[in-house]
Amino acid sequence: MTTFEEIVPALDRLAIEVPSWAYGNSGTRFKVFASAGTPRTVREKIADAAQVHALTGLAPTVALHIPWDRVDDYAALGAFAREHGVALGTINSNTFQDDVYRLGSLTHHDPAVRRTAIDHHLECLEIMAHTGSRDLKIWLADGTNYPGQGDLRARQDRLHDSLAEIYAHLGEGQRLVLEYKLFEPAFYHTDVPDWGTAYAHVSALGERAYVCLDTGHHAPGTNIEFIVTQLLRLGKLGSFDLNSRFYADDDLIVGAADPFQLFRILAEVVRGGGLDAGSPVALMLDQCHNVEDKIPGQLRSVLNVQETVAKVLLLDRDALAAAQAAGDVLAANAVVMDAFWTDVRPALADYRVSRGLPADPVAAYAASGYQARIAADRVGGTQASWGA
Ligand code: PSV
Ligand code: MN
Repeated sequence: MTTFEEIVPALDRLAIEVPSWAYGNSGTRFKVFASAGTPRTVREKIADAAQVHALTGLAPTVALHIPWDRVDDYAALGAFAREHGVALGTINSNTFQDDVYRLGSLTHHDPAVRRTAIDHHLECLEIMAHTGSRDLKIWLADGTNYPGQGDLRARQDRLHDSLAEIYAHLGEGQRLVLEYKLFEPAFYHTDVPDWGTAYAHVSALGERAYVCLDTGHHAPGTNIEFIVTQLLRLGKLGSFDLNSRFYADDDLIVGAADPFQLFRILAEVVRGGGLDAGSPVALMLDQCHNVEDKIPGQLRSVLNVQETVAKVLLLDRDALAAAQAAGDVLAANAVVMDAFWTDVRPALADYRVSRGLPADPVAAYAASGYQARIAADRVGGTQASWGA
């Protein structure tokens, strides 16, 4: 049996990167709703993200999306983040909103469009040199809607060439992380649809290229924890975009749709050393809050990850191994379920208090008056929205 005391060092190491875009307005293809207090600037997004870290101690870095978070002076932005107790993290490229990318970006048949897309990534690498970011995360909307629209094989070859040029420009300590997604916005084929394709490309690039697994990017019913195991085994799991989903890429609060799936995924992360000190695996959120307040939405997400990690760390691995070795199917399953059903909430509340944090960060946020303050202060200007 593992005690809560024994898992504290691992809990202390837990760090979850939050996305700048979670604090802006977002929506569906039907509507983007505005909400009072939404940031108008990158600095306001960072100030909101800093609240999440201040109340939980779990979210020390903020991911940026370029061009949404483009500023003139990234070193100054980094200093602003530090003053607020956080640091800038992953830089996400964006080749999915300019007209020129209608038929693709890094895979495009026109070399001029590919040049534009590659140059955008080189700009991201330059930004990373100023922000001190380690990871360039690439998700491509590239794909086709109709059979015959594109040459599938040629697009793969062009993708490799484009990625290789970007990879060659990585600076010291920088990594390239390639994110896959089954479908959307393309409906017939997607150029990086699955972990195998992402793995093939990053393997061809070299040891500083990894796969990013977004939990919302698979077909319903996919065994995501198996993919986690396989990528860890291959040494190519670089990061997670965590969110939850009922149907497609819903980007809902982590653990909201299927807490047991989150447990199974994190159990494989821990089993594969993904939370060990020095592990290459970065935990990030990729979420949008359309109908709920954004800061509490992010708080709930990082707390759900912490709660689930605690349950996983309490899993009795010796008992599990013994049951597996004995071929005792039901006993093995019972060990896993015991860990999943363990109520770690009281112990985590005490743990937070021992770290000078509120026992209940969501309640502390509600009592802090921050939401009312930003609603009153942030009047005028243009609210940041997904896509701007
Ligand atoms: C694409 O659906 C994605 O998961 C990528 O990570 C993008 O960068 C992000 O969502 C944009 O919200
Ligand atoms: Mn994502």
